[in-house]
Amino acid sequence: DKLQDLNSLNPADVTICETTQKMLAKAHRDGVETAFDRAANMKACPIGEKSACCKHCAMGPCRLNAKDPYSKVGVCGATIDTIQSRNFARMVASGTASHTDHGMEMLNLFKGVVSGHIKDYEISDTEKLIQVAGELGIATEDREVLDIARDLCAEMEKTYTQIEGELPFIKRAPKKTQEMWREAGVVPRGAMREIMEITTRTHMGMDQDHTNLIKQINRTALADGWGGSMVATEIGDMLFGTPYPVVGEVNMGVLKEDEVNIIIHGHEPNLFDSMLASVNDPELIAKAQASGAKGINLVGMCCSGLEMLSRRGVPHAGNFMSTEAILVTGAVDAMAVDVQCIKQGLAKVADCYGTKLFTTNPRAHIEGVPHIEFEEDYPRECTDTVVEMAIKRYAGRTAPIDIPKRKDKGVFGFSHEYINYMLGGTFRGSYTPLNDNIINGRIRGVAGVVGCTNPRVKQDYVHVELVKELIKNDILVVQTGCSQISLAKAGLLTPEAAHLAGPGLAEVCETVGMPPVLGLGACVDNSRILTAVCNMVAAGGLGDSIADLPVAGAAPEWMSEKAIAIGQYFVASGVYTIFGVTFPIVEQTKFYKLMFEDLEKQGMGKWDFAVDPHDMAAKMIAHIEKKRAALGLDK
Ligand code: SF4
Ligand code: MSK
Repeated sequence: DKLQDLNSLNPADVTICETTQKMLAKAHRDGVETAFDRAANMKACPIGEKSACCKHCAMGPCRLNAKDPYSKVGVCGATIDTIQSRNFARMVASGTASHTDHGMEMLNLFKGVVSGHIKDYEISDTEKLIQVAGELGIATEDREVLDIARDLCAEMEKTYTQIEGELPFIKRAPKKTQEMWREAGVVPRGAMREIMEITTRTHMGMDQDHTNLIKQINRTALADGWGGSMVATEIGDMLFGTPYPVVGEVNMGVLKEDEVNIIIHGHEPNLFDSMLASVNDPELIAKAQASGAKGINLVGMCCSGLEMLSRRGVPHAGNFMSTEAILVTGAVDAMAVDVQCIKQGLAKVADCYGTKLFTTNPRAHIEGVPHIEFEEDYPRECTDTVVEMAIKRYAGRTAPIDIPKRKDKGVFGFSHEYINYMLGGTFRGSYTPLNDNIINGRIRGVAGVVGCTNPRVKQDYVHVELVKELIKNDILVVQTGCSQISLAKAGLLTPEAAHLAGPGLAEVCETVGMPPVLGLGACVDNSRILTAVCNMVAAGGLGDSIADLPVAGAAPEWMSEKAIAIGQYFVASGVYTIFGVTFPIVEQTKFYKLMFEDLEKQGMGKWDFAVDPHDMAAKMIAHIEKKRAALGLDK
C-alpha cells in the first residue's frame, strides 16, 4: 500500500530540480518516503493555515471560522485579531530567537578567540573589525587590534543583554528611518528583553489589542535584523573572512563516487570551517586512501553550505528540499548537522541508505541519531570523528550508488562591501554606480529574493520564474538562503545570464562583468541587504529613508518562522515584502489591514502575498515603479 501511495506522487509535479526528481523516483522504487510524500498525504489544516485558532490556555484550544472571522470569539473572548496577532508575534519571537542565538554563539566564539582560550580559529579580517568598531563609536586609532576587539565584544554583547537603550547597530540605519522607529516606539533595547516581552505579551489575558501588540512585533523583529543576524554576519566575516566573488559548483553532481563524501548541513560556519581543516588533514586523507577512496569530498547544503560556498568556494549539493533526496544516492558517507532546518525525516532516509548521520549541537539532537558534540575549544575532536566514521562507511558501502551527473556553476560571495566596490567605490561614485544607474533608469530598482523551499509548492519553480521576470524588467536581484541555490541550478548566477535581463540591466552587467542575480550568503546574511540599502540611501539621490527606495523583497517558497521574522524586520525597516505559498492571517480582518496597508502609512514597508510567480513579479514591479514616481525619477 505504501509503495502504491509513494508511486502516486509524480516527482516532476513537485520539483523542477532534475536531480531531486531523479532521486525521488528512486526513493519511490526503494519504498522510501520523503517530506514531498508526507506533504502530499497531509493536507494543511485550513483553520491553522489562516492562524484562526489559539491554544494559549486550557480553556481552549479555540477554533474560529476563517471564512467568517468575526462570527465567533475564543472562550476568553479573544477576537480573531487578537488570536492572529498573538500567533504571528510568537512566530516572530521564535524566528528572532533563532538568529539571535546563532549570533550569540558567534559572539561567544569571537570572545574566546579574542581572549586567547580558543585556538583553532583566528581573526581573519582585521580591516572589517576596525571598520565595524569605528561605526559603533569605538576608538580605533593607534590601538592594538585585540584591544579594539575587546571593546567591540562588549559593545556587540549589548545586542543581547541590554535592558534599556538602543541596539548598537541601529545607528547604521538612515537617520530618517531611525526617527520613524523612535516615533513609533519600536527601537529594540536588547534581543533577550524583546523576546521575553513578546512572549509574555502573548500569554493568555495579556496584550489584547493588535494595534499595540504590533509595536512589540516590530521591535522584536528589528532586534533580529539589526541585532542577532547582523552580529552573526559581521562576526562571521571577521573570523572566517568577508566574502568576495568566487565561482562555485552546485547540485548533486558534486558528490564523487570514488571519494568519501561528507555533507555539512545547518547554519553555523564554525562546524564547517573545522570540518574543512579535518578533510585536509594528511593523516585522514591517507586513511581514506587506505580504505580505497581517492580522497575526501566535503560539500555543503542549506545555509551552512552557503556560508562556505561564499567564503571558500566549497561545492554545494542542494537546498532545503533536497536534503533527504540526496541521501537516496547512497553516496553520502556521512552527514553532520548543527542547527535549524534539519528535518527529523533525515534520520529514516539515512538509515535506509546506510549514511552515518550525526547531530553536533547541544541545542539540536534528533531521537535515535548519534550525537557527537562540537566544542569550540576542541572542534577537531568532533570533526575528525565524523571523518573517521565516514571513511568506515565508505569502506563498507553496501547500498548501490546512483549519483545524478548534473553540476551547475554560479558566482557567489557578493558581500555588501564587494557590491559597493564593484559598483563604483561608493554607491554614487564615478564608475557604473548603482544609484546612478537606478536614477537614469537602466536599473529600475533592486529586489531581494530569498528564503526556503517548501513542498507545498513546486520546489525552485516560484523562485526561478519570479527572478527571471524581475531581471527581464531591469530589476537587479540580490539573494540569500536556499533561494540562490534554486537560481544557481537554473544558471542565473553567472555573468552569461545577463542576456536574460532587460537591456538596461544587461548593459550594466556586461560593463561590470557581473551576473544579474547576486548571491549574498546564508539567511542571517539578509542583514547584508539591510546594510546595502543603508548604503544606497547614504549615497544620495534616492530619498532619505529605506522606505523611499525603489526596492522590494520576496520569499516565494518560505516555510520557517525565521522567514516570518525576516519578513517582518524588512517591513518594519521600510521594505515592501511579498511572500508566497500561504500567509498566516485571515484576509479582510483588521490585523490583515494593519499588516498589508496601514504600516506603510507609518513610514514602514508593508506585507503582500501572491502564490503565482508572475503575479508576484507584477506586484513587486508595480511597487518599485510607485517608489520611482514618488522620487520624481523618469520625468
Ligand atoms: Fe481560547 Fe482564549 Fe485560551 Fe486562546 S487564550 S485558547 S482564545 S480561551
Ligand atoms: S536554510 S530558513 S530553508 S533559507 Fe537557512 Fe534554507 Fe529557509 Fe532554512
